[in-house]
Amino acid sequence: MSNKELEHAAFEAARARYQAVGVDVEAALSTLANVPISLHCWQGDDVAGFESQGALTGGIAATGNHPGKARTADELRADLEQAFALLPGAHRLSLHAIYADYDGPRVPRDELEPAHFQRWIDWARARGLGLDYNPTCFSHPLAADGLTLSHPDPAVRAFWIRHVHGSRRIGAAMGRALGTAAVTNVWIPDGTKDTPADRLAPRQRLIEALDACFEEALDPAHNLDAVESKLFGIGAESYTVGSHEFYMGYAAARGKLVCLDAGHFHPTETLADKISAMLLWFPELLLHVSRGVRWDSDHVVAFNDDLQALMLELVRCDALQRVHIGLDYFDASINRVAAWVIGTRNARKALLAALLEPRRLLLDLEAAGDLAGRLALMEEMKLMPLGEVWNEFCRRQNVPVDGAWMPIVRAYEKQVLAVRG
Ligand code: RNT
Ligand code: ZN
Repeated sequence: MSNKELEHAAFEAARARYQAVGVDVEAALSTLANVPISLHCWQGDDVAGFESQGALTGGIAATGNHPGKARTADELRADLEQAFALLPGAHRLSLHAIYADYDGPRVPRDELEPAHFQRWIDWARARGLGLDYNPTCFSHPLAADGLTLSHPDPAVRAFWIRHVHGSRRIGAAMGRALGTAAVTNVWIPDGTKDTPADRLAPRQRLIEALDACFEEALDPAHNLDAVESKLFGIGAESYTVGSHEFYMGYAAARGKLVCLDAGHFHPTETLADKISAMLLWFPELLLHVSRGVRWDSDHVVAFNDDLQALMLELVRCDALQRVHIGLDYFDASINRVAAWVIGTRNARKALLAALLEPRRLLLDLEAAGDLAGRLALMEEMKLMPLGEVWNEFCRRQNVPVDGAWMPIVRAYEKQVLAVRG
């Protein structure tokens, strides 16, 4: 048999195995192709951006010093294009304010406007990509105290309010230009190293500041607002103003999306169980798919139990239209294009595994009280030929199958990344 025939036979055998437990592989593949995953631009340069040479602050850290990181918007776009060429399915790109790309004198962050992202918008349009957006409330002198929107000084708060206000306009401009709403996600690093005497006042200030940020009514067809909570950061170990409870209440009261970042909860807590509960209260959610190792370390997303459980919940809750899937990790110790490709392929692989769950059978077993049968089937699904279906998906999407893309990244490293100063 030729290679092609072997591949085909392997896929057909896999399809029959899934069919035997009542799973329609073709339906799964067509759903899979259309679920957008929003890549985070900041994996490409360790969250540096192009605004200044200043350090990354805000209690987050990209560790490692692998050569070849993108230094300009053109380099970042080239690296992204290489990554996208190796990724099956629909994608978006999530930008941060520090990635503004324009000619002429630098403007302060609170004066950024859509024109400063026109090159990104044109590039995205040419590639059929949707864009998402993030105000950058860190890596800035006015964030040096570890406080931004909750800062006690009204002038500091006002600066960040102007920044978020402008960010929403940029998001809306992206959404309008590209015909798909941008999710503009507000994450602030605000917190304290040591135990505060007053946990309440900063939170009260944050409510007021957020209300000011969101004052302008924007068409949800162009821009959707999300707020992202956190547990702690480096140098902010004792108190985080924007905790999960804070933002859950805020978002419910004000009609905002909650962003759930997989690294922003206690290490034994996972996002999976939160999905069904949150979906009962919120029409839409944003995810930051990430992998914390012992802390919010933002490791490259791995195909692990947490990721699979999360994607299963999105499918089981029939929530693929309601949950915006974004990635958020930054590993500076390995080839950054590979980091994008590994994490994004894993996220979509986990989604495929979820779409291939024998849902009907499991529900019937559960309803009949056959809990041993339910466990047996769940466990046996783990050795099903998922990889054959994944590779078929890659072939149909005209991207390399597993095993075939890394050589392309190695060649790109040699020809492009290694040549960078
Ligand atoms: C930080 C948050 C936030 C950032 C990005 C760069 O803990 O997860 O989403 O990672 O905005
Ligand atoms: Zn995040």
